[in-house]
Amino acid sequence: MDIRLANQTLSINATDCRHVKGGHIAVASILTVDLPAAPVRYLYSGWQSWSLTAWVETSRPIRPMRPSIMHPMQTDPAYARKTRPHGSWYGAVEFPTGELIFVGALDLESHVTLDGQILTGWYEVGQNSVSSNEWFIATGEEDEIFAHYAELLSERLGKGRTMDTYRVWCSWYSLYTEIYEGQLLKILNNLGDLPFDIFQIDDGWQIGIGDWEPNARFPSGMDGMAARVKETGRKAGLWLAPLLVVPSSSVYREHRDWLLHDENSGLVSAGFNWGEQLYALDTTHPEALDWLAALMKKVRGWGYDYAKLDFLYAGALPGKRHVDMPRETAYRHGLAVIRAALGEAYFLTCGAPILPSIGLCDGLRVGPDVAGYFASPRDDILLMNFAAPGIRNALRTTLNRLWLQPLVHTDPDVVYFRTRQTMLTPEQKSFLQNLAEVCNFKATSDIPAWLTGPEREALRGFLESRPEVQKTGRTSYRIADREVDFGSHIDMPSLPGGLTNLHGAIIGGLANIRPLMNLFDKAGKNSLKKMLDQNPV
Ligand code: 9PG
Repeated sequence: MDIRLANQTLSINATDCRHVKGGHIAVASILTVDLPAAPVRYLYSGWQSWSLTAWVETSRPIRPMRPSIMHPMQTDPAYARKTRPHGSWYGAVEFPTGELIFVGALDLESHVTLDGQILTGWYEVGQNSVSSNEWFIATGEEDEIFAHYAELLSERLGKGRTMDTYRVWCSWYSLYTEIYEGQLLKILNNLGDLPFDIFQIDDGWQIGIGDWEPNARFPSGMDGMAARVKETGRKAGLWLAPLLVVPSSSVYREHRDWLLHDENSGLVSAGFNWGEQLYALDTTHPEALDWLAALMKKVRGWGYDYAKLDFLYAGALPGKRHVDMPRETAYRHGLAVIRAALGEAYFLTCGAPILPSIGLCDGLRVGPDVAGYFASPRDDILLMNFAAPGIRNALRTTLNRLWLQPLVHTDPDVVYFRTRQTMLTPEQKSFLQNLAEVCNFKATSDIPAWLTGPEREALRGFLESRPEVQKTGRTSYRIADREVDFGSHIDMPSLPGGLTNLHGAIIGGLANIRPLMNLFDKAGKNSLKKMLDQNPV
């Protein structure tokens, strides 16, 4: 059938189509849109927090990201090797004239891809009772299209609670897993009157992934830590990865049936981290759900009012579940249980599939991790991995996800004010600070003892400011009276040529060898320990 959009007629393949505010809603388990011309850019929509989301030239060849061992934890592994532009739930194309055509699913387990001049959207589960098979089709100005799309999604998925964002001190981006009770208490004390609402303890407090009890470095227990945080007038925050399970954990030993299996009764890989193979909890298993709810209540009981729940993609990986349901629906099922058990606590999702998290959390990490460097040539050129930590990767993906703001707090990750222990230039640090203002989500891991007097005051000013933010262009903003354009700083690096690509393939191949990864892990940990010895908190 033909639909009229702005000044053009599009031929689409759908069983039904109706006009709505800002565009059309078409019904099709597989939708095809014949494009009037060859597009020059495609909007990739990454599956989870860390996955690349960006406008990319259609002339750019698509190469799978390296290393493949990371596919389950950095992208949707079911589509990681696709050689056409592909995105989760939605996609858009731009023509040489600057005009856009957007196709976005109104339900989960959906994808959009571009093949020449045909844009195709499909639902993984096809015609079934779960999905409405609806698609929003629109043209026009990017922000308007997304505003309409967000409204349609909010009707179907809900949105976060209308509470203010918090200002967060987070332990990760200075101390990583090297955290100790005494050291954190010292930092807490040194934060003094800096206006942080949340003191958030990240990865490193737990016995193991799946064993969510304090390890020997926290002799007063996590309840003891929360009590000390609350004495300073702040709320306590805690990191967990509740949908991951590692072989060394008691859950793995005692409840193998709670884990996500594949068709051949093997376990589904959720990636590789902390020197261990990762597995996923099956969020349709009633006992696993009871365990999850009890875990959340335990954390609440310890006194934590802010939960950063990470590596959540694990709950939505493809696999065979205890109760047969589509994977993102299964994830949402688990998230609803978590949300209910967390009660009034602030719920930040991370490493989380984007649309399936909407309506069930307060905040959502919308980009990869930041780091003490702008970009890594190894990740950019050799591995072609844009989900890897770094400022440019974080800026790029976060900026392309700001349309989610009516639905959820958009967390761009932390900012840096320190000079110590980072290679970032003042300009690069200011990109992150500006992005945090645009997101209205402010966090840092800066250690007070590492800040100079002026840096500490700059951090205070940042935390206290509530500037007016106005979007002035596709990548530019006015923040108070400053004009900020992120545009040229988020370009994709060029693709490697033959020899460099071969070098990358070798590096990527080596990274798939687990014992080798463990060696690197150990080396990294040692240099972190050394750095912390030389830079007391
Ligand atoms: C704690 C960290 C921090 C951080 C999170 C998340 O692909 N990866 O291997 C990968 C590992 C860690 C990671 C992101 C990606 O960081 O985003 O803020 O909480 O976990 O381990």
